[in-house]
Amino acid sequence: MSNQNLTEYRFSFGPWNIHEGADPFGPPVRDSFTFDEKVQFYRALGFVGIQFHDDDIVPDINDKTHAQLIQRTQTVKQLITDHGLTAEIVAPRLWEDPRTIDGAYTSNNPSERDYAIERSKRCIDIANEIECRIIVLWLAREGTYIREAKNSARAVGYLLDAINTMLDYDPNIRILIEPKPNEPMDQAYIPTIGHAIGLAYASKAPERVGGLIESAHAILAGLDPSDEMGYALYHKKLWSVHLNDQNGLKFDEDKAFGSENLRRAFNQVRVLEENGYGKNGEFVGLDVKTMRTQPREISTKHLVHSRETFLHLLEKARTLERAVEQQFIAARDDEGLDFYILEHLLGK
Ligand code: 3MF
Ligand code: MG
Repeated sequence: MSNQNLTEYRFSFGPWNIHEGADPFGPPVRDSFTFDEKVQFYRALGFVGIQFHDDDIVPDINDKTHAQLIQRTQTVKQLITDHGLTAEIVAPRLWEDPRTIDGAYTSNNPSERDYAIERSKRCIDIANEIECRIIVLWLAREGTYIREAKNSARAVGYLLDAINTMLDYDPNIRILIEPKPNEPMDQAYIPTIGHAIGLAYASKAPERVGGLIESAHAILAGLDPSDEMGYALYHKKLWSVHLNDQNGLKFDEDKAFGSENLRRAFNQVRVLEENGYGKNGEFVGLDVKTMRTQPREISTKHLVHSRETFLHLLEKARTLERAVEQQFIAARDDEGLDFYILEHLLGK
């Protein structure tokens, strides 16, 4: 079946998605792959985009001079180009430094807020050097453990100040906010895509601020990821996704896409496909972790499987009989439509 209008989806993941299996209760269970080894996996696994944190590109970034930072970025740029890969995003890792314990942009301490901004500017320098225009902000510690520790209204102002400063620093970048309702914090200030888009419109360049939706983060907020995506798509602000899955309200599991709830995954693929996601070059990003039990030699299967599941569900979205669907909708026969979808997914 060849049709000019069909989107050719391009897939990405981050180097942290191949990992050693450590969790808060136990140490690593697999030896690491080096960054150079990971880069070699991408194409073979079916991926053309790499998602980066600033220090995935420049390790020990805080100890590096500007010249060293640029030099290291050029080395990585050459490496990924040699492997036919593109940098999709670069994200400042603002949650590991001692200066971000109380939050980065929203810390109560002005010098710690300054550190967060300076670090973000360095992240933008790296992004430029690796020819990527997309900065992702996962606002990990922008929130609280207890309500009284911070001023929630002022925190929104701090976030906007940081975003505006970045927009001024580089007129070519776009900022994608990746909302998450909790973890590591008890409560995050930007828990949903609606919050993120509110910040976008309040910024000085709304056309350059949008969102990245992670399935598990939406589920943790008690929301349906496909509806979150639909909301952002309407606003033309869905510029990346982190597809994965999540079994209910617990720690962020980052399970393989579709592994927990196939129908919920189907609806994410459907809403992306129906709204032209990917036609302007957006990647289908994954943010998935393999299980701790997985032996090292086969610790990349979750990536392959998530991509395959996406493609199977894409086929399901494309072969749904629209006339049948419309008949059920016109008759207000939700029971009939429900069963039609189930049978379609079951291949009946
Ligand atoms: C945490 C996340 C993050 C972000 C990443 C890129 C470490 O739940 O999803 O992964 O995706 O920082 O923005
Ligand atoms: Mg993510």
